[in-house]
Amino acid sequence: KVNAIIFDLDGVLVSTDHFHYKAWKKITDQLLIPFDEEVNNLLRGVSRLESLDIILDHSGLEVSDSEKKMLAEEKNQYYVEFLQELNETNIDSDVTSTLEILIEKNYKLAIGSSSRNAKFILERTKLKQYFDAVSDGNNILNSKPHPEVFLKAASYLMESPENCLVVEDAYSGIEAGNEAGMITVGIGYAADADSAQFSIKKLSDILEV
Ligand code: B16
Ligand code: MG
Repeated sequence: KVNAIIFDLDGVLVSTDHFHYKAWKKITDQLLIPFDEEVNNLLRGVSRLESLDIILDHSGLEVSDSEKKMLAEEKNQYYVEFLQELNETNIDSDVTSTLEILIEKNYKLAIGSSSRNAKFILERTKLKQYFDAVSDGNNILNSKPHPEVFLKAASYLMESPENCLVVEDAYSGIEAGNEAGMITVGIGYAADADSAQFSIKKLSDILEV
């Protein structure tokens, strides 16, 4: 029985995935290395430093650990600059109406995001009010596909994993949800993921799952 729903943030509730792309693109242009939407899709759900590793792996460029830290920090500065444009008008009405219906139906709702900027995004978009708990990149040691972020969300909600449903746009996130023993629903980029138990086109479709 599903008692709780755990939502990924970037790419599920808000389209910040494009801001991540634009911020990484600034870095890769400076480094004169290739980067495109295809590589960007591999970064969904993956932590900042691991994202940089994936980008560098695709380019063959080798960079010291201290330089990596600086590059990741710089990427975040660009990203946070883009986030300043964000407000509640960037949230689809299908998203807010679905959250409202789920609350009315007494589901517990949580965020399970790899991002360290999750709380800032939730505040800027006025989404914070809908959630009973937020599990994000600041409270985990291992990022998706590790299940930690979702297991923490379930424990904040005091629910056992098998009663939780996860909505994700990342393959890494679907894997994390499966690993956590939760029901997994793919949307957006992960709508085609065979590993997801359900696939939806828009958020309100979970009302039928
Ligand atoms: P930050 P999610 C993830 O968020 C993004 O999908 C991923 O592209 C990003 O690298 C990661 O957060 C870390 O974000 O640099 O803001 O800490 O999809 O798990 O909500
Ligand atoms: Mg995502």
